Amino acid sequence: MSALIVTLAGIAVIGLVVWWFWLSKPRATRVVSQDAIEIRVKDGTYQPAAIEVAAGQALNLKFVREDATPCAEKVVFDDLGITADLPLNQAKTVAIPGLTPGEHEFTCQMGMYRGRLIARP
Ligand SMILES: [Cu+2]
Repeated sequence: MSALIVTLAGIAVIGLVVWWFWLSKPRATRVVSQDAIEIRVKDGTYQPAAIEVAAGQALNLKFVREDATPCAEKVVFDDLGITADLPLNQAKTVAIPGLTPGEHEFTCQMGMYRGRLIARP
């Protein structure tokens, strides 16, 4: 009987780990205006990393890079053809044109930093 309980507890822990690492997604931040939304670049993540925006509406993203490593010095919006250099500890505004509905990923040039714009129709 106790072996069964241990097995069930083990399965529950595995399930929790799977959910935490693969299934949970960071909550998106909704942009309600075209004012610049600030994105911090530090500790290997864009904060926030998921940004919900209205499709078709141009917006400004204000990147503040706090990571001195060269890894973080560029931000690339691959499918939009936009690349920007991010100076250290200074705000850099990146103008984003109106987006087609769907997800648009942005990364550092090596793809270690990852974020996405989620354009809602
Ligand atoms: Cu990188």
